[in-house]
Amino acid sequence: MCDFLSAAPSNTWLLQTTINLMIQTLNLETVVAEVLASTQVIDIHTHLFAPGFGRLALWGIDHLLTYHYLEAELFRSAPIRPEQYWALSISQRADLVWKTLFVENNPISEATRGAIAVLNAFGLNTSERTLTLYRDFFRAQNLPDHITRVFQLAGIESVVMTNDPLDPEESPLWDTATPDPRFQAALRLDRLLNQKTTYTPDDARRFLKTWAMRMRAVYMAVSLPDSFQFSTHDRRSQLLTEAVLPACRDLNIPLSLMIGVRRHVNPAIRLAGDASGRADLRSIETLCREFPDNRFLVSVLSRENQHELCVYARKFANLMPFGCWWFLNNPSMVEEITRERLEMLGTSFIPQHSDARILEQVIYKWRNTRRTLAPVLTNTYRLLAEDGRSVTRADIECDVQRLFRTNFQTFTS
Ligand code: RAT
Ligand code: ZN
Repeated sequence: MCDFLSAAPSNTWLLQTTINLMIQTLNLETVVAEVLASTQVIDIHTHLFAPGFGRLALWGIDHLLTYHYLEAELFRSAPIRPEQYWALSISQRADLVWKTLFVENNPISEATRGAIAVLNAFGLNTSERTLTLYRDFFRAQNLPDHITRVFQLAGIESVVMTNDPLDPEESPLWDTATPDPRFQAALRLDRLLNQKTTYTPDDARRFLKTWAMRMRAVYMAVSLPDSFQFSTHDRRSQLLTEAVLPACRDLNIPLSLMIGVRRHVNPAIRLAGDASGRADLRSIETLCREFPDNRFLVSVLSRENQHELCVYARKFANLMPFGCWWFLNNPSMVEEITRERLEMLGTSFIPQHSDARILEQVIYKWRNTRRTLAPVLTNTYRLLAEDGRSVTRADIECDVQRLFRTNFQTFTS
């Protein structure tokens, strides 16, 4: 008998209550896991593209293995210099990543385990020494059917892409790409707001409205450095005030701010070379207060900013915290951040997005999210039961619907 029961007082009422609670908790765990598994997610931020975008729509083993999260780990374990690595073909790079991180080392990091989980989901042997069988498998897939299967395995209904109209590779493809309702658009503003362009605020506003309507964008988005300050003096803030925020208001869509990225701290390793930093979130306070007719989806990259983001969300209903972004998308961080958000905001937040760049990554990223959320939610309901209110399956379904779907749908409509 466990210590808990042997220590229980002889009082039979208390013992019975304790046993009931234990039974409820066991049952609760199963119900929470079932509800999480069966609720179809809307994945609100990815870098995936609909198949109509041709070579931008990445999938398959070579892309999975050359994901920049894995490349960052490769340079720690293989004696190769970045310039030598970039001189290789994509399949040579994938071979090297596999050999280094999956054959010579055990794949225990989040990103390496993720690749294993993807192979496993397709019923492949995860311990091959070379990529031949994996390449054969992916080559044999027909993309439309493969996408359907991947979405089913991931338990997702649709994803939101990242679409920058100033990206010279992407923008011409909008002339020909067939719309696919499973891939919604988000108008990304990074080039407009973070690089030098000649747009006046008036031009920028017209440009954004035209493109947002053309893409049927569900929101506009920008990633911002840890040093981001919203003031009336710099060009970015002027464009935000006079172009982006009015365009969002006119179109009735939110603006997503992803704050805390320090780009190119090690440019030699390209996409893997960005880092994170703690931001001053008083700019969020100013934006939410000064622009009450705008809605802001906000994700912050630094662990240290998470709590104050929750505090601001309690002050401003036009602020929707979302996701555990990038370096935070690890079970330990997701658990901590989600617990904090549930405690401070109930279900009025969006717990996660995948940030997937390669199609099949949604399988492992959403599997991991569900696995981490299950005990966090179970514990929340257990505490509620101890405090005097037990929940039903319908209550749990209602909460998970909000977290996985309706908070986003309501905020973007
Ligand atoms: O998570 C990532 O893949 C990063 O490289 C970034 O793309 C980040 O998510 C972003 O949207 O800027
Ligand atoms: Zn991203």
